[in-house]
Amino acid sequence: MGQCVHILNGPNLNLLGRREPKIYGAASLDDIARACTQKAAALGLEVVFRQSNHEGGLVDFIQRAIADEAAGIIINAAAYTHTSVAIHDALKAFDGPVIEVHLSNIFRREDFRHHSFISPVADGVICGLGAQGYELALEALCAMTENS
Ligand code: CA2
Repeated sequence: MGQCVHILNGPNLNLLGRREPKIYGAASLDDIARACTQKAAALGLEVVFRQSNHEGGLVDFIQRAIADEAAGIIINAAAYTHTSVAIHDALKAFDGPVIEVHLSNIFRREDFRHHSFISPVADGVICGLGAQGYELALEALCAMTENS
């Protein structure tokens, strides 16, 4: 089995494509999952793509990535980005590379979105590039894991 990247998504991202297209784009989360699976295959990686509306659900997903010795984690923790010490702590326990992704440019939005509890435990951050950000994160992770 190839190296496996876990792509984790937080609350309300299951609504993508149905509401707020001006902010988050027209792609649904299923569309993004499909694009990621294709991109990963081209890079010789496998992906596990998950979404939870619950903080503890995301912590469980991170712990599963740790237990499965995932090659890396790509995480859009959505609103929990701005609030969750629990997700910060869980990511800190993961030894591999972590990329934080946001569809929107969180720095062009409300002040409360400018702080991230994820960024201090992430190796890289991509925001404002829409669904393409996930594929760019996969490329970056591939380069980071190439010799590991
Ligand atoms: O830009 C991003 O990817 C965010 O992580 C999205 C979160 C937001 O709280 C972050 O500040 C930035 C919100 C995801 C909610 O997605 C929706 C999609 C369609 C309709 C309503 C919400």
